[in-house]
Amino acid sequence: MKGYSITTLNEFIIKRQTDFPYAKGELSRLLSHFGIAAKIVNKKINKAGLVDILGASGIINVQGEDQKKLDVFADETFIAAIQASGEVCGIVTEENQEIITFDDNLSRDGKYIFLMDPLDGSSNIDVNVSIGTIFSIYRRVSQRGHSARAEDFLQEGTRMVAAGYIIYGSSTMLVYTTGKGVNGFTLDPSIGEFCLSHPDIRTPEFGSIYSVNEGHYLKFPDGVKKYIKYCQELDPETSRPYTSRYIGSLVADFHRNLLKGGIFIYPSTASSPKGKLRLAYECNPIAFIAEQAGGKASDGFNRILDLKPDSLHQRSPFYVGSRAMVEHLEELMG
Ligand code: AHM
Ligand code: MG
Repeated sequence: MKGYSITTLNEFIIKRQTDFPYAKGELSRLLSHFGIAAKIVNKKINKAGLVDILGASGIINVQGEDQKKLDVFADETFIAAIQASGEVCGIVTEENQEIITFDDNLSRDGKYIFLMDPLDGSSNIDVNVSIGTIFSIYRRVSQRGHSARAEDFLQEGTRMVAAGYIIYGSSTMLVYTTGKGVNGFTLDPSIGEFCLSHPDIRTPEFGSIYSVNEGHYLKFPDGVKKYIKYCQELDPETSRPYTSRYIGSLVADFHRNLLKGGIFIYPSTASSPKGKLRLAYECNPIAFIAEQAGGKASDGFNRILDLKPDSLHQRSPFYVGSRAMVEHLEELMG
């Protein structure tokens, strides 16, 4: 048919399987299941203002934050889809203190583990601002045929097999990497398919956007304060002052900066020395995508992907985005 050049997510996943000579289709199946759950969650999010799903569910999640009903729905939907793939032996999510092991025979033999923040930026749900889902996949290190163990989830980010996010924005997009570049798919609601819209995303080396919650400025480390002042200085040669943009949804802030060039900053503060964002299922997957697109991610001193998590919900300061901007901030931190 003339003009027909759509590549759907599933077609793309299958095509890309041949990038991995020994692939048996397990990761492809897992990603396809995830894609289906993404559509279900997207549908629910789109209807959030219409049905009685908004507001606190009365449960406090493991981070001590109010959990909203949509968080619960997203968490349960993704977990069910991941288990149904049969490729995963266990999952860790922001909403659950402990590892969830999938103990049916098929899953126990699964070679992957899954980590996820099912609904990131949830404080934005009630006010119709973009939110996201973040995920990452590792090969288990424990023996197949048994339940998943903590060591499976505490691997360095460098061992990640795949990572991605969904942004529920003015359109819904799924962006992911399997370590061979980054590709973005936009959900076409008329056909209900994620279609390849942003092939091989590369992030600009320099950018002119900085994204930080400046309300906490006084509590930031000196290096971060210096960097923010640098962003605000007048210098026509480097197009400063830079533009400040902060949505308060990591996925949305990162996604904009990925495409336009910029830096996302969530530092340690005097009261939260480890920052806010969780290393295993927020920082690491975003860092993997950033690097795969030519960007950089750091905790101020170390490459994020080199950090070895020592607990499931560990937090880390997080600086991510255009390579030159992150490097400059690191210099000032030093
Ligand atoms: P959440 O996972 O509970 O939604 O929290 C994470 C969010 C990130 O999306 C965002 O970058 C950050 O918290 C915003 O925090 P703050 O309100 O302190 O600026
Ligand atoms: Mg989050």
